[in-house]
Order: sequence, then structure tokens, then C-alpha cells
Amino acid sequence: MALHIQDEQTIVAQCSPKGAGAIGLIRISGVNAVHIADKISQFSGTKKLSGQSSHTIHYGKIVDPQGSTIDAVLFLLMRAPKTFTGQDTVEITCHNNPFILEAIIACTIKAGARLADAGEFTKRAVINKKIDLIQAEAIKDLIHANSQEGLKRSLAQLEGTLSHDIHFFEQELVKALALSEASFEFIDEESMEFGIQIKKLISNVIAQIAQLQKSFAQQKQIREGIRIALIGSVNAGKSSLFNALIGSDRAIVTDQAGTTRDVIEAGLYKDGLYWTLIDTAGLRKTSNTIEAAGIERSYKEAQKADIVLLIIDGSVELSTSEKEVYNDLLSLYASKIIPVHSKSDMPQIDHALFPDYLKVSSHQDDSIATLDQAIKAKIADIFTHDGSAHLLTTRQHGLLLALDQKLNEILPLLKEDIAYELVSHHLQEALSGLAELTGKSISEQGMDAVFRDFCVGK
Ligand SMILES: Nc1nc2c(ncn2[C@@H]2O[C@H](COP(=O)(O)OP(=O)(O)OP(=O)(O)O)[C@@H](O)[C@H]2O)c(=O)[nH]1
Ligand SMILES: [Mg+2]
Repeated sequence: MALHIQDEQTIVAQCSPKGAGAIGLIRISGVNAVHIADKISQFSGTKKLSGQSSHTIHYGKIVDPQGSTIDAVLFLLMRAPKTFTGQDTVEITCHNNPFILEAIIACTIKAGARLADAGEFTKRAVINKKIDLIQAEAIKDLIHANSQEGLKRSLAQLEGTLSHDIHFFEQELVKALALSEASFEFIDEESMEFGIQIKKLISNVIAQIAQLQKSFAQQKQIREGIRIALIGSVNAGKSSLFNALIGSDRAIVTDQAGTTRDVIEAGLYKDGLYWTLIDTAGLRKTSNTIEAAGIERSYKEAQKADIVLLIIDGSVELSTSEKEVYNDLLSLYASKIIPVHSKSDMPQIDHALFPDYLKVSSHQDDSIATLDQAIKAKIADIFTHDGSAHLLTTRQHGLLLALDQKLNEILPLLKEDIAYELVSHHLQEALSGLAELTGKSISEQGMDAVFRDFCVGK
């Protein structure tokens, strides 16, 4: 990879999160990592870190240039190449006090290191071929995963499951290219056979890309969790159900229509997924500008949500304009709506809006459990349509789309009088697209774009 990096510089950063906790972790990586650690450390007797074998742990002190002790710490010594970055690495476990961490980093910098950029350790791991770019992206997903499902998938990707698939595409396309190049040696009738084989290889890759792309629509939910909005008329009991579902009195409940004016969110973990429940302002025609603004937000939430609990007061008649609003929402968001009739502890009216709906009362625990189950069933429904076990980043998705397009351009060329020069040219382009995906050949800007969102210390 023709990348310009100052690989010879030794970098340092705090790897543990900022804030309270017992232990802090600092990582030093680069050609001078051990030498720098020698300068800032002190052990009993004449022991030096540089005299120790790789992959060993040592108890010692960090001392500043004046000889004062900063902290008693553990040094983890790991020499290249068997390290995360592929370079010499020293990790220091210290007491987690921000002043201690800051002082140790300052000593390290005085001794010759520089502060690492965001994602720089991972970038070095890619450049030194310890992992590919797809695995590096999985690290970011792993850290930020907000659901067990997301965690599971990013962990698998870190282990190389997606890279393996991409590698397979590469092999198939290299075979196709070899066939295309070999065809130059043969007369037309004979070379037709090559075209058939190339077509088979390409069609197989196209089919597998389609499989990978299938789950892209659900990536956001897997990564960030599920958004569940409670939408409906004023006074329908939305806030009461919201409070019952989250198990706390977050939203104000009164008998006055128009109590909730703004959007209220609450998050909770359920069965390894993160749910964000959203209470909204009730929908009705109003001349009050604050309430009108709240209603507009409710519509936006309905659009953004993965699941809409459409709450209808089952105990009162609906006005014509209310029916219009509910029908409007139904036509817009049918697939994500769970229709709910509220206040089921009171005499009920069938509004004949839906063939089927849930009857719930926020005063009854069993009906909240039923609602909970219905939400879980809807979530399961969302995930069963998911075709692939991989999480794709927008970058990966875009490159796979481009690859798919390129391969589809080749297929029509594989008929009579095949122009193999052109086929080879397209295949080469497809292969360089794949190399960009794994990071084998990527511009410096492309690489920087991937690491921009990483945190310092990763
Ligand atoms: N009987 C009965 N009353 C309920 C139930 N749920 C809510 N209520 C009452 O209905 C009224 C409105 O409840 P809220 O939860 O504030 O309704 P909302 O839909 O959030 O109302 P807005 O925020 O004004 O749109 C309150 O007086 C609640 O006590 C229920 O299941 N049964
Ligand atoms: Mg409310």
C-alpha cells in the first residue's frame, strides 16, 4: 500500500475511557516504544524493561525526569510483530486518576513519543497487515454496538467472516480474468466455452453480493437499537402506556387533552436489543402554536420509528378528523404499525379501523405484558427478513453496489463474438474495487475517512 505514514514515530494514548473506574490503560506503540518505556520506568535493582522477554508483565514505577514517582504500575511488554499494531508495544496499567494518566502521557511525550491520532493504532494494524480495513471497521462497530446482535456480528467480522467472503469474490474474479486472458490464444468457436465459464463465475459473485446487501436496510436497528414511537389522538393514554412500558413515571399524565407537548425518549435493554421508546404529543387540529409544533414532531417520529404503536382510545367515539388522521398514518406506515385500543378496562367501542388490534389498559400488568410481547413479535418479524449475518458500513455497501454494477456490465458482453479485451478490462476494474474494500489499495484520503470517526486510543 503506497501510503504515507510516519510509521517510525512512536505514539501514545490513553486507551481506557475517560471518567471514573479503578484502572487506567495507556498504550505506547512504535519502534522506540520499549526505549521510551525504559526512560520513564524504574524497577527494583538494575532491571530494565528492554532487557526482558516479549509478552511479559512487570511491576514497576513511573518516574518523571526529576526522579519523582508518578504511580506504581504494571507494564505489559509486547515486541513486534506479534502485537495489535505489528510494532513494539508497551501497555501501562495505572491507577485511574486523570492527573496520573495525564502525567504519564506527558512523561512519555517528553521521552520522545507523540500523541496518537484518532484510530491511529488500528490504522497501523491495517498498514502492517495485521488486519484488513473491513476488520478495522468492525472494531469501531464492536466498541459502539448497542445491541447483542450488533456485538455478535461485529465480533464475527473482526474475526474475518466478511473479509473471507470478499476474499472469495476476489478468487472467483481472478479465475474469470485468467480465463478471459487465456481466451486470446484461441479461435472464436473455442473461446465461447471460456465465456460460459466466466459468466458462471460472475453470476455466482453477483448472487452472493445480493445476499450481503439484503441486510443493509436493518443495519441501523442492529447497530443502534429499535425506535418505538407511541402515536395517537390527544388523551388516548399514550403517556400512561409509555410510563408502564419503561416502568417509571417519566411522562406527565393528566386528564387534560394536549398534556404532552414535546417528544420524550427513554431507552431500555430487552433480550439483547436496545429499545428507544418515544412518547409524542397527541394529534389533533389546534391553533396553539406550541401544540402544533409538538404535533409536527409526532409525525416526524412516526416516520423515523421502526415500530409505531398507534394508540386509539377504545372508550370514546372518534371524530371524523381523528379517523382521517389514523387512516392517513395507516396508509403511510402500515407495515410498522401495531394497532392498539387503550383503556380496555372501560366499556369499548369498535372503531372499525383495523381488522385486528390489541386491547390494553395501562392499569393492568398483564395487558402491558401482552403489548411487550407484540413489540417483540414485530421485532422478530423485522429480523427474519434479514438475509445476511454481516454488518456493512456505508462505505462497504457503496463499494459492493459499484462492484455489482460493474459485474452486471460484463454479463451482456459474454454473448457471441465476445470482446475479451473489454471483459478483462472490466474485470480488472472490479478487482481494484475489491482491493479498495479490504484496504489493499486505497488512497490516503480514503483511509483517513475510515479512521476519522475512531476515538483516540483505538
Ligand atoms: N381508565 C383508564 N384511564 C386511562 C388509561 N390510560 C390512561 N388513562 C387516563 O387517560 C387520561 C390521559 O392519559 P395520558 O396518558 O396523559 O394520555 P396521552 O395520550 O398521553 O395524552 P396527551 O399527552 O394529552 O396527548 C388520564 O386521565 C389517564 O389517567 C387506562 O388504561 N384506563
Ligand atoms: Mg401524553
